[in-house]
Amino acid sequence: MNLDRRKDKLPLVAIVMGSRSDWQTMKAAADILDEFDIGYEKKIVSAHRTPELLREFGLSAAAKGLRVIIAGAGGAAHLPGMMASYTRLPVLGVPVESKVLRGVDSLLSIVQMPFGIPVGCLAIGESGAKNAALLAVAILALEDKELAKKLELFRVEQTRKVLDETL
Ligand code: RP5
Repeated sequence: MNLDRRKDKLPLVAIVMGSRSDWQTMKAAADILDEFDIGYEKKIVSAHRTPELLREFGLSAAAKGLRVIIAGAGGAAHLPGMMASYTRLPVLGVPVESKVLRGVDSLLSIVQMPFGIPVGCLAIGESGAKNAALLAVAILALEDKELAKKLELFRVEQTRKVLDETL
């Protein structure tokens, strides 16, 4: 099913974020998904400004055919945890770098989920957004040999680039 949806470029991943200001960071996740030719939807969903939308989004996510949700937020970053409370899909949280505490607040808000509702927490900022997308690809690749091959090639290429580096 994932395979058919991927080939039809239907969204398998959702990238949600608390604010338009998060897009600068979260775009890095979208770029990686584009590289792997994976369909995704992107949306601003705020836990505190649009709580009803968050609920609707989480409750309908699995039935819509989504397989992974990447959620980025900054500050008191409750979006990933709240999203996870409304869906059984894996939620990958990206702590967006905040102005005052440089994302440490976002990181601690996302990473400290109490037992029962997990959120996979990535690194602060762009690296976290990129890795969230790579992790989403790895999850989808569990049931998709072609995608698994692409991911392996991506890693081989990455290794080659480092080995070719001269100083
Ligand atoms: C959070 O507050 C968002 O995820 C964003 O990182 C942060 C600041 O939002 P804005 O004030 O830029 O809209 O909800």
